[in-house]
Amino acid sequence: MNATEVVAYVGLGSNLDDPSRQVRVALEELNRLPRTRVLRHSALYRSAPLGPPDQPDFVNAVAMLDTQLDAHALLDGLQLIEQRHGRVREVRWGPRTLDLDLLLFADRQIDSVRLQVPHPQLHKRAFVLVPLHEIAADLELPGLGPLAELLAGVSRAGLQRIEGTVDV
Ligand code: ROI
Repeated sequence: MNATEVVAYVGLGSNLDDPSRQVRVALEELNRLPRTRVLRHSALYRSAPLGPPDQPDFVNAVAMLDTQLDAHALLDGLQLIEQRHGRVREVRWGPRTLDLDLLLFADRQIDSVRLQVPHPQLHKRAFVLVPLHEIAADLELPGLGPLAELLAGVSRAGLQRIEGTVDV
């Protein structure tokens, strides 16, 4: 256990079984992880699927956490929440009830068997960059540069902010 508090960012995604509800419930569950609080979260976004197109649109969001867990303990917590939502890893890039990706963990770069931070696809995905920018516009991503510059390099086609989202 690492007693230092760090700020971490988690990407949420769902395209099965009432995706908006999956994401809202997951935000509450993130807030209940040990030694962890959700400081802020983005609105929910509807996004066209990346990967096979014959699957429903996704709902995506990003949460900013404050945590005293170390990165791997936080990953364990994220995977437990995914499992509670009935996450089964079947089709690669196929539909899922809940995906929780550890995007950033303080300013650290981590490359272990289980975990790569920053998330390796982060800089290519508008459905991550846009909600991240909504809650942390001035962020510098370790090894990748300013978030605002990464955002300028991706298309927002197929991404739509869903109004009326609530706070945790
Ligand atoms: N596509 C979108 N739009 N949002 C996601 O969260 C998402 N997650 C995935 C794959 C299947 C790659 N496609 C996605 O895991």
